[in-house]
Amino acid sequence: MLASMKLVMAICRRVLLSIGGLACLLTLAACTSTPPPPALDLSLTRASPNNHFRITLIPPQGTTPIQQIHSWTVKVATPTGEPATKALVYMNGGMPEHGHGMPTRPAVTREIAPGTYLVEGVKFNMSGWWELLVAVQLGPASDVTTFNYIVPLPAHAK
Ligand SMILES: [Cu+2]
Repeated sequence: MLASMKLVMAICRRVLLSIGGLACLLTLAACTSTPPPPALDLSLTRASPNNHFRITLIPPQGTTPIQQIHSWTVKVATPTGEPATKALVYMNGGMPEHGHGMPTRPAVTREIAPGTYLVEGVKFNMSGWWELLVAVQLGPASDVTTFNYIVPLPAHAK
């Protein structure tokens, strides 16, 4: 169990590295809000790249907070729509335009309903375009799915 979670995290980290996740420490000074590219696919339900899973990301209700630790929900289903229970799920994210990751390391703490996982410890340090990566492993199947998400400006900054 532990070894396979390490594998999933390694996969996730590798994907994050490819978008420059760890460069954040070096480039924070260059990190300013820029408008996201047009025509981003913002779909929060996606088939995983190898079609092992159908994944739905559920942001917090209301406005997504900035600089506050909060939770997300991830629903994992098989391609035919059955809940994927007892899967290893890992979520992380970064800002592709800035080369930095999240300031926290989110973790799935509970499966709150069959195939529905609670991700705690999510924190965005900026508004703008984030890539959220969801790694799922269930038995021999594992996949990392990328989502685009726009963290809105906080109301007082608009
Ligand atoms: Cu940034």
